[in-house]
Amino acid sequence: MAGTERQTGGEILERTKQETKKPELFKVLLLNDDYTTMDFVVEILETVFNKAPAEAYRIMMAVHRQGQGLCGVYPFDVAETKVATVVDLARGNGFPLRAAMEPE
Ligand code: TYC
Repeated sequence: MAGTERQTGGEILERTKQETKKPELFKVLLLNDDYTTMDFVVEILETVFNKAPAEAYRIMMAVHRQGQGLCGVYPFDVAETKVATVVDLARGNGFPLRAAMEPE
């Protein structure tokens, strides 16, 4: 427990305090739709999520067939930025592509 002191006979043996917190991680998911082109989704996976072409194609097909798919796991701020970037790029290209994040 943070800040806990253990004592025997009034003498402090140990005092511990956790100074750093592990960042909470969030999954970023791509969601399927009927209008965004497969090529555009592959491009998003390569440019926003740094996937190699074959992996980007695999993830795109998984989303297409199963409705959603995992693109990566990131700290909250990074995940939020990835989702916003996907939506901005999609809207800028006239596609309704959506992305979501959820706690890991
Ligand atoms: N279902 C789309 C199509 O047939 C392709 C697609 C795949 C769209 C993945 C979104 O996240 C997505 N053109």
